[in-house]
Amino acid sequence: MITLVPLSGFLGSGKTTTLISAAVAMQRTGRRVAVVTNDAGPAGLVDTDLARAGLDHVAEVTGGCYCHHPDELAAHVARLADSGGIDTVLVEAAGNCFDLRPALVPLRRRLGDRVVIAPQTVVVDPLRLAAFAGAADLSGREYELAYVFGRQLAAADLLAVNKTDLIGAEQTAKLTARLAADHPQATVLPYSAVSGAGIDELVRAWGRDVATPEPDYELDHARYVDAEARLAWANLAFGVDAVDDTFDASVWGRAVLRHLSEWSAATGYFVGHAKVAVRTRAGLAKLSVTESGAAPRADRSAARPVERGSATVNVRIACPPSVLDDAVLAAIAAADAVGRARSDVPPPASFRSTQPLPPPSLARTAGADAVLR
Ligand SMILES: Nc1nc2c(ncn2[C@@H]2O[C@H](COP(=O)(O)OP(=O)(O)OP(=O)(O)O)[C@@H](O)[C@H]2O)c(=O)[nH]1
Ligand SMILES: [Mg+2]
Repeated sequence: MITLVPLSGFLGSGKTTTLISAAVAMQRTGRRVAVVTNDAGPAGLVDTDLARAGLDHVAEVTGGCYCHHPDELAAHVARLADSGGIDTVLVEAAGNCFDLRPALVPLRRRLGDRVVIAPQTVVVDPLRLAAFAGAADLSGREYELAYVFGRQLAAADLLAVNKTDLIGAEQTAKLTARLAADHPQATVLPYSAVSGAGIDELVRAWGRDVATPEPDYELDHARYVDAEARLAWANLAFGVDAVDDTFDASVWGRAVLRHLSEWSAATGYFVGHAKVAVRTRAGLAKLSVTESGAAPRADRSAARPVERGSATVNVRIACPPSVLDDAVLAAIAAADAVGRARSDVPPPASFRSTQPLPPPSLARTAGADAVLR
């Protein structure tokens, strides 16, 4: 028997942080946990680097969302189930995925009642929710992406309200009540993946089997595809060497993200998530930015400066792909200058990512009215 936890939610909401924090909590109680990360782009994911720094069993499905590779996901989970060494798989969807359940149908068919499918958990960043709620009255880029965000909420069995450490108890209570009223199909659960508050409750909520019910929401598929196609995705992996004896991977990564954050604030481009990981002999440095103009947040630091490292840069910003290519190259050049480093960057090949057509049972078309509900 193996339990699969489908974890989705908008870019930067905290899915990977949640998955690591929950896996560590589960392992403490004797559970044997594996995680799977996913991306539309080629291999080389910051999330995989981060998860591998804290967990033993980490796999990635790349080159398209799970809906493109449902058999690959099913085969992977079946292998884990057959191995007998793993009892729980936490599956992270890409931040533009709106419903993971159709991709789980082959798995259910293959494993039958040997798999327990936990409630589809949609991780919500309260600050993003507030930004989109404001943007829904406008007609800018955020308005389009608010539709993606809103449909993700509508597809949730469990709305996991993360980052409550940033908003305090009173705001958390208000937000939880509002989401529960707006989304009666979902259980709403506040927590913080960083502080660990509420993680045990989240893990307990995953103990329920959801028999892939007929989803009860409407989707304007053309509008959804149009919205998510506004984002450009850049995935780069390359070596970084010190110009002098050593360089500080965190200083270098912070400089990459500061450049992108300031550039997006100046140009008005919406930031979904920009993240950098540098694997070094002294450990992993990892930083993120989830809002234009915001200061980068360091999630992990290497213990000391090093001679060289392997960098992974994943950026999702709403701009043309060629514009993102130039911005990412400029950010890396700026970081090399600040950090006294030399990056061996391959030519970037930013791309747009869209979901495939949903299966017929999900393809009910809605009017383009609801944004956040
Ligand atoms: N303050 C605070 N920050 C958090 C929390 N959870 C995640 N973050 C931060 O939010 C940023 C994004 O977190 P991720 O876990 O990478 O988000 P994600 O949803 O996996 O992002 P994508 O996979 O790119 O869509 C990181 O800098 C995290 O440290 C939280 O509970 N509190
Ligand atoms: Mg992630």
